[in-house]
Amino acid sequence: MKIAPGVIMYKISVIPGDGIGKEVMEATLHIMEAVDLNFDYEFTDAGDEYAAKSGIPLSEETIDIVRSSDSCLFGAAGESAADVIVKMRQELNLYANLRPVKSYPGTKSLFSNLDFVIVRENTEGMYSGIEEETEEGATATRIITRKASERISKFGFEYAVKTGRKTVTAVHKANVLKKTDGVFKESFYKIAQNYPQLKSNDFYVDATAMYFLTKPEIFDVIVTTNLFGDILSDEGAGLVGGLGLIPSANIGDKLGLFEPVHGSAPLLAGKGVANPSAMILSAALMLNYLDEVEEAKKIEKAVVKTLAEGKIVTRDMGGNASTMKMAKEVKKNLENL
Ligand code: GGG
Repeated sequence: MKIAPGVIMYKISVIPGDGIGKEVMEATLHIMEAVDLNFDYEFTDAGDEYAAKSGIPLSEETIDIVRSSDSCLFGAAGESAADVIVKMRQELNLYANLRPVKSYPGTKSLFSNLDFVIVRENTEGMYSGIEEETEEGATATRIITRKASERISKFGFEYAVKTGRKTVTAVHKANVLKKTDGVFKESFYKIAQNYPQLKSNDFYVDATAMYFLTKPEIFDVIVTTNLFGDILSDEGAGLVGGLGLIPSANIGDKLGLFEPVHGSAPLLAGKGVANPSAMILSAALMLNYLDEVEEAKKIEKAVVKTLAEGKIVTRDMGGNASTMKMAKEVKKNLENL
């Protein structure tokens, strides 16, 4: 391990997880070697493969390792996503899930001018984890609290202020889910009063899904509940060239966990063809979170250059490079910035 003298050492927990998670993590850690910072990685395990060995998808020991680190890099969990990533978000109170949707040159983006962020409530809603079998079938409980709705709204507005954005949009379905999304919408506008310098508005989730296709440039910061945010971020990925490009940050008051929006992609796993960009850009979000803004920008620039040149890219970007070959190109571009 390279150690730069006099530079802070960040303790990073690393969970490669399942499927392509392992491949894109290896690629990303290769690129991190070219970052002018010190990282002390602690590897730990979770997911389907870990469950097959140990009987449980996520151990208390893994949660403790993540809790005691400065940040966590997470690859993917397959069928055990609910018991791994959703559980970690709840246990570690990583209440805000930030998912940027950005058009980059050289990608198959449907629009060339998109740059918006989905801020998804990460601890409750449809993913509260309360499902029950009944005689007729099954039920799921959708919990929406004022506390979590105000907290995520505040996060969205603060993020807008910090990043110089102008409009914060709440996305809900309060005409049908009158009580739960009624609380969400009311909480959003309560917090909005503290930010008179920003424009605040709201749309129904179904209308939002259509606007993504017809006029996505109207969006700046979207604040929404858990399931709606999960669905809209995949739709957002479809707008700008696919899941291989979309990073995410799970942020709490004391900790951040960074993961690509794509899952374990079992059909691609083991072939070395997964696009590493989403994981690499997740590492850039981590550096931003750690206030290493210049290093974060450099990583993004190196990815953008690689995509724009379009020569050494994976097949989802129209190339034929392997995951590791594309990562080496990003690293070369980073070193030459
Ligand atoms: N949509 C891509 C995917 O499969 N992501 C993994 C996943 O479902 N994670 C759960 C979540 O983000 O809530």
